[in-house]
Amino acid sequence: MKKTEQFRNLLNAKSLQYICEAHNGLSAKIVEETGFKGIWASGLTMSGSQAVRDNNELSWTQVLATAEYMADVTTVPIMLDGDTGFGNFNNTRRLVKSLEKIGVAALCIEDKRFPKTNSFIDKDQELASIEEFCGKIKAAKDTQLDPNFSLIARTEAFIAGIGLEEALKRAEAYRLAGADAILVHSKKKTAEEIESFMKEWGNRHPIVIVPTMYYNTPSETFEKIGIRLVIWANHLLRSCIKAMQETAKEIFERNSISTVESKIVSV
Ligand code: SPV
Ligand code: MG
Repeated sequence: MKKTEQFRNLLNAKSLQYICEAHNGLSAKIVEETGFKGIWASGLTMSGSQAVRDNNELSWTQVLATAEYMADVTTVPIMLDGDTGFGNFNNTRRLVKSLEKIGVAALCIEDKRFPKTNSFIDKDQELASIEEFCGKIKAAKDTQLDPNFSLIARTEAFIAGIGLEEALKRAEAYRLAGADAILVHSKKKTAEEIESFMKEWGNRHPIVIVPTMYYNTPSETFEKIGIRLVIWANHLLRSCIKAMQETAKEIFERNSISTVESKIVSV
């Protein structure tokens, strides 16, 4: 089955689905081998793995090159974190064309301004107007050649602190503009914003979430309130940073590799 079709099936599955972050070919392969049915090409971790800010410091062609490595070595669909689309609707259009060529199944864009700032940083969370962002959604949907390529529209209304009403208004506008799913982001320690959103939203259209900050919420809660897709967004990069720090330290302090050999994968 084509990757685009696989991704659509994930979005429209009867039960809650999960995808996991990757930031290069190797981590993408690990995500697939573990059993995940999809991959989140995270802007935060693609940036972090090059030690640059999650602030559009990677160019869009550098992001694309990274995604191509990931797509080449995997058979499950990739949803690319396209930030704000790397510019205006014309940039978004070119992005969609390129993503289809390299075999990425889905694109997520968010309603902030270029250059975007990571959602967990308090400053500079100014949102694009609804009209401008709907223009990007329509441009993306008009451009795709494969009817199953998916566009996920992400609202940062809760992140920007402008509340439930605005989140609902934006999500509905993005649905009507043609988005295949809506990602609602929150940086609260609990899922209260997401739960209040779902109460009003109902089953209108697939909802995707990123529970990085409300990590203690059981997945059964997400299933119960009708979430379709959960993204585990950054945990492979965060775990490998820790592993690399520990290995580097042990080798450095002992001037020897003898004690690490049994703790790492074989050559
Ligand atoms: C990412 O993984 O880059 C995301 C999710 O966009 S977050 O970092 O939570 O904003
Ligand atoms: Mg991101």
